[in-house]
Amino acid sequence: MRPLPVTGLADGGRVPAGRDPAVPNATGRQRGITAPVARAFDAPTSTEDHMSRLQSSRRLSLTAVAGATAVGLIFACQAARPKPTTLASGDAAGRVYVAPGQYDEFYSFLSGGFSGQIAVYGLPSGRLLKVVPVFSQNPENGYGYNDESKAMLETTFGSVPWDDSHHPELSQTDGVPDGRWLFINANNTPRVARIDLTRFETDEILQIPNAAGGHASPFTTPDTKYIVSATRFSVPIGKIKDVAINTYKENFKGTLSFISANEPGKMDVAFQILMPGYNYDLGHAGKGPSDGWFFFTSYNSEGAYTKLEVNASQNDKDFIAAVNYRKAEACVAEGKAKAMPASYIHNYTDPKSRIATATRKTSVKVIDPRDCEGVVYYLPTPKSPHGVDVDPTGEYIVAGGKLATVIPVHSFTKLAKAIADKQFESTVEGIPVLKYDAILAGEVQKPGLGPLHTEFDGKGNAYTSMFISSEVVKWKLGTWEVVDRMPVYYSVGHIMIPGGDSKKPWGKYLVAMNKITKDRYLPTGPEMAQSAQLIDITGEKMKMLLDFPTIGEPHYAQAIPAGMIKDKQVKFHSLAENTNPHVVRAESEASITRVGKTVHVGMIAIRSHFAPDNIEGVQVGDTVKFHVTNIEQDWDILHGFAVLGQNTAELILQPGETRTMTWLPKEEGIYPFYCTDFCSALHQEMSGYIRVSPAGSNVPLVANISAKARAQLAGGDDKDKARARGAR
Ligand code: K7E
Ligand code: CUA
Repeated sequence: MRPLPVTGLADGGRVPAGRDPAVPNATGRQRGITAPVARAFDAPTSTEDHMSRLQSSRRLSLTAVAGATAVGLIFACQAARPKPTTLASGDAAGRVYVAPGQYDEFYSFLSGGFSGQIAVYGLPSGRLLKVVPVFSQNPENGYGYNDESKAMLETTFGSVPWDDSHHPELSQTDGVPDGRWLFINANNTPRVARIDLTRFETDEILQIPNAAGGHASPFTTPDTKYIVSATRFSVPIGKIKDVAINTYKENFKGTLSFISANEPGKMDVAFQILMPGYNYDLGHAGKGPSDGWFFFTSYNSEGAYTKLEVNASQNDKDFIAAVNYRKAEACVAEGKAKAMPASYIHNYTDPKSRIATATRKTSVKVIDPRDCEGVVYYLPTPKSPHGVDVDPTGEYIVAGGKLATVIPVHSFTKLAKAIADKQFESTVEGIPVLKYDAILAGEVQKPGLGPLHTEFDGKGNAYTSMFISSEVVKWKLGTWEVVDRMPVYYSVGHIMIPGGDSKKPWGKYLVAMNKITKDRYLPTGPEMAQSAQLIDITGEKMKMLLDFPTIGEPHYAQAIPAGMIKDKQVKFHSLAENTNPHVVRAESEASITRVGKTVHVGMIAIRSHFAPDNIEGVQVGDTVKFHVTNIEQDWDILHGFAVLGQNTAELILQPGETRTMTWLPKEEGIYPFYCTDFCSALHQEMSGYIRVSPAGSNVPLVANISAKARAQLAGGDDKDKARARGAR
């Protein structure tokens, strides 16, 4: 096999350290190239001419760079290493420039992967707008640390303050993203979350029972009736869990969960479908003609439980599971689902008090396909498929067989006919396997190496990410011909077109999310940020516009025109409607109360002070609860709260919000507290002291409030005075 020149080599550069020219576009840290993969692609067949086509396409791209500015070329000469070509054409800068004070055209939501968060970027600028914590505690704002939000991270395993979140998914109406909510999955401890897009906050998290590796999640049905979660790892399901691992084939099962999602606060597992013990990887709903169906890829039809990289890569074909979820609903209605004891947790944040509560659920409805004929069919699909994507018309189901040499596309029309004609080649645990030739619409030949994920532009084109050959390949639906290639840097996972997995793509940009960043940015030690690349897809040829570094590992992303979200933003929380039991609506309501060994401080924050700001009478061994209300009623006026020795996180208080910090003073002394958010010219003055005395001390419990507040109190009723008991 001829070495594939990494970009930049074609013009005579040397190989940057760590790159192995023997491996296509290798980067030395290439994830996922395994022995069997390498073997699969050692086949001399199409690889060589793919390489040379790739090479010539890169040469072409390099020629295109001839039009780049002289500055760029000088820079390339000055660099001590071959500068990978930017491949950006002359007007790229203008296409992504969003002038100061101007807004971006799209909101994009990139998953944080192992950060457990969501990062919100404006497109086309690539400017980071916000990081939304979901499955991870966030010391930046106290999410998962303060008393109000802690319960969001509760699971049956206890508090799980981290997860691996892969797939953001916008809610849809009639198959089109509607900007109400964003969902995202937790991969490690299977959960799904709802983020409210009027506040960009996580409001709801549901744990998935009978599950491990919630990866094929949380893709939505076109009406957001359900989002799904499927098991990447099969495990024993049911009462007996302590089994020998080598009894995998008898005892390990997968599940496909359908989660009702259309009502905030009411997320629940509507039903699960019990599946053979394969690894369910990704999913997408049908639409249009295939509305009512859901498609999930699976690999490891071998049933391997050790050395999967070899043992789960034996079969030429694995399966896409096609689920008729209306049929499943009917079976549930007919009582064909079994209620299985299960334990899982539902967390929800009340919108008025902004307090999260965790509720345990104890049962789940499970459908065995043997009891519900026609609920699932298997579509043979080469080879260890990863992504499964349904085109905007709903007719084509595209698989990303990561070890496959073609991109297979199934036809929904043919699938329906094959089911009607019972064109089955076998049955697996009650699931009919359809004949490959009976359902195939076509195969994209020689697409590149390592196809993973496909998105659509709504103009009859599909775009597939090629992990191993590090490129985005554009091809035509219906003729299956490859019409363009764009190299990306490096090892691309998902790609995203705004609305590109929906009925109505806004097919203007494509974002490639790349695993390896090596040499693209100023180096930052052994670990580099992962990288997104913005590509213009309005023309026949793709145009590279922009690189931007990302947070964590963005697997998938979603994007939506800014206008569908920006005018619905909540600017502050109404103090009048704040139902937190510890709300303090005015300085005169500030309070300090001892209940046994717990001291409650009811405190306000306003530019530029806390009240009270002097507290005495707390003792070593006490638990102090600072209930702080930001009584500002103005957009974007936040205050922070932190006290010396605080073991958890600061509080960041949105306007009108009450948050509680628990503090355990361990030693006597004077402890300053202060506002951590530079809120006004006198922000540095926004501070106070709390005095901690030895256990059993007779220092009285007192807290001061301002003279003005005291004057108000003097005119107030006895209730006010009682509430401020101890105020000096
Ligand atoms: Cu391909 Cu988790 Cu969707 Cu990563 S997954 S790339
Ligand atoms: Cu409040 Cu700084």
